[in-house]
Amino acid sequence: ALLDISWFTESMGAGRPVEIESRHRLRVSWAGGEPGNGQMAPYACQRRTPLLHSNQPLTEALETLAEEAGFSGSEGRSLAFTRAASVLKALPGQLSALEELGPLPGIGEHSRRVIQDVLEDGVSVEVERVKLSERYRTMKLFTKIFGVGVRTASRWYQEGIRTLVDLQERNTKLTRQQQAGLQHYEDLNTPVERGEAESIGRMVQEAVQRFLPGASVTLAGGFRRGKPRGHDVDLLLTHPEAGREAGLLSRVVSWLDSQGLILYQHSQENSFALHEGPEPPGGRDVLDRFERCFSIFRLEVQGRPGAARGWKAVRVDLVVAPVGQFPFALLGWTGSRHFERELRRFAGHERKMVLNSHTLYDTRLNLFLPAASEEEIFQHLGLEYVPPTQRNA
Ligand code: DCT
Ligand code: MG
Repeated sequence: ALLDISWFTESMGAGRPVEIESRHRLRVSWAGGEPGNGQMAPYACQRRTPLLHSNQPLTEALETLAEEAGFSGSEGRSLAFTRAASVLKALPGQLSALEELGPLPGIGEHSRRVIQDVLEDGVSVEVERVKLSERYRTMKLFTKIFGVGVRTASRWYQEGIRTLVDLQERNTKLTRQQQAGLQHYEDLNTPVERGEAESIGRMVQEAVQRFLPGASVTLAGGFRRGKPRGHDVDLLLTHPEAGREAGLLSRVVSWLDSQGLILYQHSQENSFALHEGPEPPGGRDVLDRFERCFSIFRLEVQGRPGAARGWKAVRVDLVVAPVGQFPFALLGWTGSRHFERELRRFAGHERKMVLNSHTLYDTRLNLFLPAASEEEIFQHLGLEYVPPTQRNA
């Protein structure tokens, strides 16, 4: 039976993400300025996407293919699978037949085939083959090293390197960052628990207070979206008086280092300048130009089962945002990656605006649109506000 998905557009402020009316009638609330007319809002930033959803096996299959496509350098294909997975995450209930999808946006032929296979057989042969392939497994192993991206992993694979031991034995040239990544490989691939992230947040807050009373430390990234665990800790630093934050990061990091709390760090300076215009920072991998410290913390942990030592290496990103840019930084650093990508796409295509983690620029009016909160940024974009816990696209 074709599913009647009545997307309703009433206020979604009541914390009412979904109502399942009956097995075959799903009502979905979505966040969006424009009515859906029976269609799901096309941009992920117009939808509410909770952390937990009912189509895990399907999204896992699609995301495996997205990852594989990324490993092969097929960004477009990767994005197509990611989009399809993201749509399924926003569905209010479990999909039981492909036909129920109807005309949902962003789910292409290939994705539909995968969905059908998983619905019918429990698995997709294609996905299983990918998961077993030597290339996928090796790429996954290597890209999980801090400081190793797809390009480097791919090169090593071409050179016949297959294991972490190979890497060491062949004396492969490694950056200082990759050396640290390899040295702490196991810890860095053990999920960071929320409690651990919060305790690191407190450590940083304490250090920040020593040098700049009144400055704040905000936990962003997946934890702000409600994830119970993550791969790193993303912390944003700011001060309510513009300019006071200058010089803070290096002092904080030096002090933490002197306390033996830092196993690795490298910092980059703020290179953002408004007068350069609104274009987002250059380079594919450059997310923003804030002063930033990529680090590995040494976190004391008590009673780690089976652990010979009482500490754990944890990846921490410290980012300093001037107060005027803070709402943009917070929005940009809360994620998810796909939600952010969709926000920027929406801004560009639908509003002729340029959004990045520093500013919002209206190219029709030729001006920057300031904002004092995330809510104001959504307002500028003409989007209904999506709270962090619903940005798990
Ligand atoms: N981000 C982004 N685009 C990128 C990388 C990051 O928009 N290419 C944003 C979105 C999330 C935030 O930065 C932090 O990134 P991660 O720590 O990689 O993501 P996360 O959602 O915090 O995931 P995890 O829980 O695994 O840390
Ligand atoms: Mg994170």
